[in-house]
Amino acid sequence: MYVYILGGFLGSGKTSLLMKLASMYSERKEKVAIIVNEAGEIGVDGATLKAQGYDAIELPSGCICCTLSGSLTNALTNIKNDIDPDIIIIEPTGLALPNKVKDIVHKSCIDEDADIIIGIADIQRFNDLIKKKEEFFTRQMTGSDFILINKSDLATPEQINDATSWLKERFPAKDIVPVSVKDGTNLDRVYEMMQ
Ligand SMILES: Nc1nc2c(ncn2[C@@H]2O[C@H](COP(=O)(O)OP(=O)(O)OP(=O)(O)O)[C@@H](O)[C@H]2O)c(=O)[nH]1
Ligand SMILES: [Mg+2]
Repeated sequence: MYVYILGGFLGSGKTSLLMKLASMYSERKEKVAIIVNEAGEIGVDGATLKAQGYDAIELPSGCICCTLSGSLTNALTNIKNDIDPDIIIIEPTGLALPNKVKDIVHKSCIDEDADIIIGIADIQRFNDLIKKKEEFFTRQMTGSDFILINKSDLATPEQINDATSWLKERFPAKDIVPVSVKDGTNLDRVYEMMQ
């Protein structure tokens, strides 16, 4: 069982990516379970996901990396026992630290084969975010296995280069990939990195 954790600030594209990943894995006949923390900008909640045929659990509002860690542990244990999926995708809120979510996954003893944190940065709000919340953003990206610069369809090549350089300087060991979850640019690379 693989666990994917989507880390990224509010509105960066976590739910959009989650939907793409879930449908990609379902097409490959993998059993996918989804944990969402709360309905965000795109109002995808547990009920919507279930209506689309996914096994989904929506945790009550609050942050799964702090006050709701117990309910995340319970959700993981129940998913393991009741569904036993090939893949669990977790979307915490945009204010969560994915590292902490990963720690909770480990402590839940669900015997995962691997867990991968996907960091997502929104190119449209990149400069604003690093200006106002550099420390938080850096902490959020620190635990990620690779970083996607999302919404490349809205950016100039120069903006993407600048953001890539900024991230490369701080995270030299990580792959940094510009993507557009919306139009599908580079998502095949993301799928490759996830296997
Ligand atoms: N142009 C463009 N818009 C995108 C892209 N990815 C996501 N969006 C839009 O960005 C907005 C936020 O996307 P979400 O997927 O809801 O982001 P999120 O990280 O789940 O947001 P929260 O759960 O509210 O933190 C939505 O209006 C999406 O349609 C992209 O690649 N390009
Ligand atoms: Mg969301």
